[in-house]
Amino acid sequence: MQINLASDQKVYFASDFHLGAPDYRTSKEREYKIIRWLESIEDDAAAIFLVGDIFDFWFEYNTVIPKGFIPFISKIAQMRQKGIPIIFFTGNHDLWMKDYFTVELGIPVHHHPIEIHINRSKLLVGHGDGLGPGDNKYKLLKKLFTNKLCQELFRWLHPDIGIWIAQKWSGSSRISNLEKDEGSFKGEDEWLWAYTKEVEKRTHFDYYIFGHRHLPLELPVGEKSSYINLGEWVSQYTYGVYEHDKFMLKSFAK
Ligand SMILES: [Mn+2]
Repeated sequence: MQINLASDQKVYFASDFHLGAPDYRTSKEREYKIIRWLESIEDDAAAIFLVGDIFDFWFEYNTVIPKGFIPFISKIAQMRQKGIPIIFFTGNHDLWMKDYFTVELGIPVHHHPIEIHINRSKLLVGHGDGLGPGDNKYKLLKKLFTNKLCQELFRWLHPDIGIWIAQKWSGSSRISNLEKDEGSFKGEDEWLWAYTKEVEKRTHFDYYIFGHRHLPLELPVGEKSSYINLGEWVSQYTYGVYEHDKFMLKSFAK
């Protein structure tokens, strides 16, 4: 994917909105904050990358999608009508996205990191779950969650039951993720940072952009690259901007 930016244009990145969590009211407040952010960037956005865990839970049945999120979905529909490219990635919470957003709104949905070129910079962009050393418990779970037979069996549960189970599960995993030491910066043991250093030995990227860690990070990868973590929108409201051949992390205050 190649994006050629005019001097007054920018590319935006955000991840981990976790829409739907932890409860309806808190999520709605966050949803309208996200909409205010989208409104603030729509005039100069050449593209917007939403890098996974957009929804705290998402599942596409053949004829049904989860209720809610209409204000957010309407906003991105309106931006698509204006011709702004929007690119989705799945995260570990919404990995069951299929082609609903692609068919309805022309939003591609990526399940793995992709290489993008903005002007002369080369970026690797993805959610980041299951990459790098460690995280073995999750890697095993991901095998189960991405298993076709398991997905088919889940699809045959009534959505009221399936989504209830999923919300219980997502709630427990979220709390454990935040309370365990996974939440704090692990220095040299940051597994996504380790992953970027491994990739950089084989292929050069100017920027590695991931979500998943819920920690806004800008770390060097060798002499010429940076690993960026986009943070999250539950309490920090951080996002990435690429402009004038530089990448910056910012925080949305309004
Ligand atoms: Mn997340």
